[in-house]
Amino acid sequence: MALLTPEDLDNLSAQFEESESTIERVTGSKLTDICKELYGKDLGSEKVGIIPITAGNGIISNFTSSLLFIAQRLGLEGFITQHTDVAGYYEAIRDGADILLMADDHLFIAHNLRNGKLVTNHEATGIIYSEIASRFKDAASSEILVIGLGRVGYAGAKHLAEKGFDVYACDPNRDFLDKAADELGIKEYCKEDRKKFSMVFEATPNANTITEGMIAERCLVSTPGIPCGLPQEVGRKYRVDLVMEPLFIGVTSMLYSVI
Ligand code: 2YC
Ligand code: MG
Repeated sequence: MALLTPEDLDNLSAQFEESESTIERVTGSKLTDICKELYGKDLGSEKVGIIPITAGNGIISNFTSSLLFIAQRLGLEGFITQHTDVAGYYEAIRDGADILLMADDHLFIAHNLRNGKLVTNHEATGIIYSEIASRFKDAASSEILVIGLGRVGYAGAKHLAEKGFDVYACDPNRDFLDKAADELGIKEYCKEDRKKFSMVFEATPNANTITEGMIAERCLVSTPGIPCGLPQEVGRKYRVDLVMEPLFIGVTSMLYSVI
């Protein structure tokens, strides 16, 4: 799985503000309002304990400070533990954290100690980015294209199928496509059909996954993917709105998901 780099998180605040204003413009709703509707609750005064984890590739220099910034920007009290790993876990609980945030190279989780709720970043990210794509005000139809059926893409495709959208998907892995067709009733996107979409949810760790033939004249691309799947020239040639941000949107969804 692709790991964040410190550069990805540079000027997180500016990246977030830009994507938040795009979300409001293209969906008519604020990100926090979308999360409130999705998960049915508003954030309260939960205290967030953030634990640096040294496993695998180890600490990403500005990862936990970015999580603290996000929690505080959402109006929550947060703290980063002095210790890492198990000692940090112990410290967070001892110091009254209601929600724990921690990530190794395979899973990034939020765990609410008060109600037991648990969510992964890839589930919460898939759900919120696919939800944003599905709320495109200028959408020409209810058909939506999901590019990538990995852990994030599948979670988003599942969410859209459950909401009754007409979901088409593409992924180089035939097994992923078969699983999505069998379990979610999703249709395979075939280039030959020349179907054009005005709502695209892209969840791959590759560039240039979105081609001209896929998108309608007016289109919203919603993606947590790094690098961006939308080629510059395609974004310029068509009137494409892009919601793309490395961490804030996904973490906001995680926190609303566990309250
Ligand atoms: O600083 C730390 O505590 C590190 N152990 C954090 C490692 C995060 C690795 N995961 C990722 O970079 C991506 C993120 C987009 C969230 C999920 N995977
Ligand atoms: Mg994100």
